[in-house]
Amino acid sequence: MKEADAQRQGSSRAGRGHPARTALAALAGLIAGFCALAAAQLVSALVRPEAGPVAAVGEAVIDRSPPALKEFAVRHFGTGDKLVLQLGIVVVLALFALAVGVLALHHRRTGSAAVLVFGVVGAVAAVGRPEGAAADALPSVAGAAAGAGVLFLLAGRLAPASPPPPGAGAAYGAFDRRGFVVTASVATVVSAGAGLLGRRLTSSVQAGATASRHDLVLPVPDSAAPAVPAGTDLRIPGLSPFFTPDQDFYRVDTALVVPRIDATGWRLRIHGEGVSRPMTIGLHDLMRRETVERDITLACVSNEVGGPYVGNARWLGVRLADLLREAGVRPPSAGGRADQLVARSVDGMTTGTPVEAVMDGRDAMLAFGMNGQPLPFAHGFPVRMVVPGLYGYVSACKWIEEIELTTFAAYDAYWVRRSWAQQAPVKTESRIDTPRASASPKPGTVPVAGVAWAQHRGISRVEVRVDGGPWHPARLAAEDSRDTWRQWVWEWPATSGRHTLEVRATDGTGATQTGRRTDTVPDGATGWHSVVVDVS
Ligand SMILES: Nc1nc2c(c(=O)[nH]1)N[C@H]1C(S)=C(S)[C@@H](COP(=O)(O)O)O[C@H]1N2
Ligand SMILES: [Mo]
Repeated sequence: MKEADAQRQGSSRAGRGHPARTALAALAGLIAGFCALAAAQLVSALVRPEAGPVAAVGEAVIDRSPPALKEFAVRHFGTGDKLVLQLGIVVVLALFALAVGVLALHHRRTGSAAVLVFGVVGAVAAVGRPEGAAADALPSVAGAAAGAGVLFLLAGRLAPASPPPPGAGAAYGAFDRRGFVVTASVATVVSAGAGLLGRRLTSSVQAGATASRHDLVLPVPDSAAPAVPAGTDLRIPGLSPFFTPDQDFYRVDTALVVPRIDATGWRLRIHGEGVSRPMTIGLHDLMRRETVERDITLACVSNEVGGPYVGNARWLGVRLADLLREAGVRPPSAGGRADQLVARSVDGMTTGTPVEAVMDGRDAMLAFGMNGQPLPFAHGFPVRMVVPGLYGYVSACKWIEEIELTTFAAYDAYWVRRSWAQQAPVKTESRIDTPRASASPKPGTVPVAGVAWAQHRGISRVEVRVDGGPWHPARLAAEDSRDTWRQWVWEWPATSGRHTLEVRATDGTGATQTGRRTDTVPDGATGWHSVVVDVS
């Protein structure tokens, strides 16, 4: 009786048994993947949050992506490109987990071993980062081990309880259901716990950094920023404000996990060629020096014509030239041997800046304040570089921890190795902020307004034209400094119909922005920004 029952159960189960087992095997793969990520999260909290497999693989992808792909990502996803990348990695992981689960159903050892392969990918990615250390492999290795182990167990529960009796064939499908459910539940709950614990640990590790930022009291500047002249901000609806609020300030970097540095332990090392007095200083040492406050507009070389990657802030810090002189550095024009200043951030990213530019009298800074607050973590806390007139990738190193004096012949910085130019002064640019392309203003007087920038040369003229007609001079807002952008407005007598507005700027040297359209690679886009509007 019992036998017959079992037989019937077995074969009835076998009818739906195979698809059901395959689905459960796929689920086992997903659970194993979840365990792997949770274990990795826990271990990366102990090692370094940036060394987690998703972040590590993502950053390795960023490191290796050709400029065209980076451009595509920046253009289509903007600052959201990081989220898209991480989601992409998670989707790939999930698909892989499903496949590996099904594989493990038939080849238990091979399936589990395949999980280890992904661990190796994560480990290699983490260790291969510019700042990667051997310990960075641990999160991926631990995750892969946990995932492989769980998959091995679950696949075991799905296997037929004993070898099929002769002649049973495909009908034989009974397996340890209860065992599967119990193992899967325990693995899921334990992993969720481990993942949460990992998060807790990470935030408690980072609590020191958060507190150090909270407790930081910025010095009163020895040289305050000159008062902003009246009329610098035209306050026209739709026009970018003169100062970009921190939360609106564009962010461009290679970090998937924003480095959170505890300022109390932060040190900057200055060394290299021609440095007769190498130094290592902490934040308080730095803030005790003569401090300067300056308004400087920062721009990204990846900014398309008319794009958003430009912002203006009030920076507080120390003149880089003062520190370099203290370290015994002379610019090339005074016989110094080093012509390149390589700044290195805690995440291994490097920027290469001409020593001559840093020491030519412009307000090149090591900044710790932004718009009256300590730097936000995303913008480089505790200290970053800012150099008026140069694109960010050759000057604005965030989370800086090392300055090495060298030559351009001897060293290519991060983006230079990825086909961007060694030298990248900001090009003269202008942008129409209002009306927007989608706008349909009424006929009559329409203010056409925007910003123009040519840091360290200044803006002397902005002109607007309609439908390729004559250029009309725009009214310039008051100039704050030649290191900041300048607002402008032109009162357009708009008539009904579809019209194309174009803008061009002339910098302080008298050179007019070129209309020739070029790509952002290798040293910044050129061309006139144009907007098509329907007046009705
Ligand atoms: N450590 C680090 N610093 C960095 C970068 C980076 O990827 N890592 N990106 C640079 C680039 S390309 C630009 S345009 C500016 C952007 O600064 P922001 O994000 O504060 O606007 O930071 C620069 N400094
Ligand atoms: Mo940039």
